[in-house]
Amino acid sequence: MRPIFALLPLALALGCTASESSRVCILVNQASPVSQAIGEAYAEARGIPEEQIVRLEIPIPDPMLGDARHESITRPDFERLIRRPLEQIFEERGWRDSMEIIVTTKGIPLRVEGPEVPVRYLLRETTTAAVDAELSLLFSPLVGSPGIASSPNPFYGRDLSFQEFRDQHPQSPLRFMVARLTGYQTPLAEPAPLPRDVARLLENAQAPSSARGLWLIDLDPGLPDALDVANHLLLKAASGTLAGLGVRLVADEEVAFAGAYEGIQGYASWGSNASQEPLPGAYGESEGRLYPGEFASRALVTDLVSTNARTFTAPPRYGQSLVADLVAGGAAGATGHVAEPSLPGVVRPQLLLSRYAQGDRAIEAYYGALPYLGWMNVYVGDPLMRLEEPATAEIAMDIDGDGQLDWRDNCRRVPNPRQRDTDGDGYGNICDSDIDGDGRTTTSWGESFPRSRRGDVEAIALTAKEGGYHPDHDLDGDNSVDERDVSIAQLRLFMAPGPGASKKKARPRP
Ligand SMILES: [Ca+2]
Ligand SMILES: [Ca+2]
Ligand SMILES: [Ca+2]
Ligand SMILES: [Ca+2]
Repeated sequence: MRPIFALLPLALALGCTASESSRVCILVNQASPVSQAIGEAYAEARGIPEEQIVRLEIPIPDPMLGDARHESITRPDFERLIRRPLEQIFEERGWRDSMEIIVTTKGIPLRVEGPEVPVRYLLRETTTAAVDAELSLLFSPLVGSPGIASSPNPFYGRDLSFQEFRDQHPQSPLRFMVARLTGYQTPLAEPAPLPRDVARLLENAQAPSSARGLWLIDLDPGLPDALDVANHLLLKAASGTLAGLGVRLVADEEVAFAGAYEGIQGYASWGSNASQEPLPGAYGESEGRLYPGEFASRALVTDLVSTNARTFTAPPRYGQSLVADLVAGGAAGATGHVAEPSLPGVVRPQLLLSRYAQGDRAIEAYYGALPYLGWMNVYVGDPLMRLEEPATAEIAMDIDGDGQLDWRDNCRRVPNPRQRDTDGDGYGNICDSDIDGDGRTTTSWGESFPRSRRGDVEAIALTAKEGGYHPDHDLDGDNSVDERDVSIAQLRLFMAPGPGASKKKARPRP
C-alpha cells in the first residue's frame, strides 16, 4: 500500500499551515507605528496569532523612521533592550524549542555596532553584527563573539530541513531562522502606516508564481583576480547548479551590467561592484532601461556587495548599491550585509538559489547558504515564501551541472569536470583547501611562521610568494600556485573539505 505521508508535501505546498504559523513569532518596536503596522500586516497575511507578536520598547529618534540612526544599536543596549527581554519571553512562553522562525520588522535596529577594527583583523576581531544574525543564536554564548572563527554555520550546505537539523542537533548554537520585513519607510500605504514597499513585498511572497520564471546570473569577466575567483566559485557555480536543475536560465557573461530582463525569478550579480565603466546607477531605471529588469512574483535575489543592507532609510546616501532598491523594484526576498562581511562571509548564491528553485522555503534556502553565524548577514522578505512549481529533483542528480553525477562527484557543489584530487583523499582540489589534513581550512591570520602553527591559507600563500609549486596547493589546477589559489582557500575558511563523494576520514599529514 502507498504510504499516506506521500500526500503530505502537496498539502504543505498550499500556503501556510496551522503548524507552520505556530512556529513563527514577530518582533515589533512599540516606539514605531510603522514597525507595528508591518508586524500586524504580516500576522494577518500568514494567520499568525496575536500572542505571537512580541512588542519590545526600543527608543528611537524619529518614530516614523526617517532618521537612519535608529538602524544601529550599541552592544549594551542590544543586550538590555532586545536580547535579554527576548530570552526571558521565550523561556516564559516555552518557545525555546517550539519556535523556529523569528521575523523582525523595520524599526527593530538593523546592526549591533561594535568598535572599529582594522580591515585585516575584521574576520578575527570585529563584534559588529546584524541584529538578526545575533537573534538566530539566542541562548548561545556565541552571541557577541568576535569574528567568524568560532561560528561556521553547521546547517550550511546540509541536505536537511531545518527542523530535521534541529532535532538531530539539539545543542547547536543555531536555534532560530530570522527574517526581516523592511524596505524604504516612504511612501506609506493608507490607511495603516505601512510602507508601500513592505506591503508589496508581503503581497509578492504569496502571489501566484509560474514555473517559467527566469533565473538570471549576471557574471562579470572583467574583475581582478581575487574577485574573479568568486565569479567562478560563486556565480559560475550558481549557473552550473541551476542549469543542472533544468530551469530557464540566463548566465550573462558580458562585462555590461545586465538590464531589461523580464519575469526574473532568481537573480545573482556583483551589483555596484560590477566592472562596467561607467556603471548605470545600479538598480532601478537608468537612461530608460530597468536594472536588472522586472521581477516575477516570489523572486529571490542576492548580490556580492559588502554594505548592500547598511540602510533602508529613504532617501539613502549612495556609495554601494542597496538591497532596498531591489525590494523597491519588486524583489520579494533578498540577502544582504549590514556592514563589511568580507568575501568569505557572503551567502553562497549556488546554494541559496538551488534550494529555493527546488521548493524550499526562502528562509531555509538562506540559512543553508549562509557560511557563518552571528555575522553581517540579513535576509529580507517573508521567510515562508516558496515556489509553487519547483524544479523537479530527478534532474538534480548532477547538482553542480559539471557532468559528474552527484554520487561520484568529488566536489558536489562546485563545477569541477576534471575531478582533480592530487592528495587522493577523495575530495577534489577545488573544494579541498585543507592542506594539513586536520579536517578544515585554517588560517594563522597572515603569520607564516612558525611552520607548526601555519594555517592552510598561509601554507598556500607562502608557496605562491616563493614562486614554488605544490600540486595540493594548486586548487584550481592551472599549474600555478598564486593569488587565485589563496582566494579559493579564503572562501572556505574554517570549513571542512567537500561536500564530495568521499566519506574518508581526514588524515593528518606532516
Ligand atoms: Ca563537481
Ligand atoms: Ca583532495
Ligand atoms: Ca587544515
Ligand atoms: Ca592555481
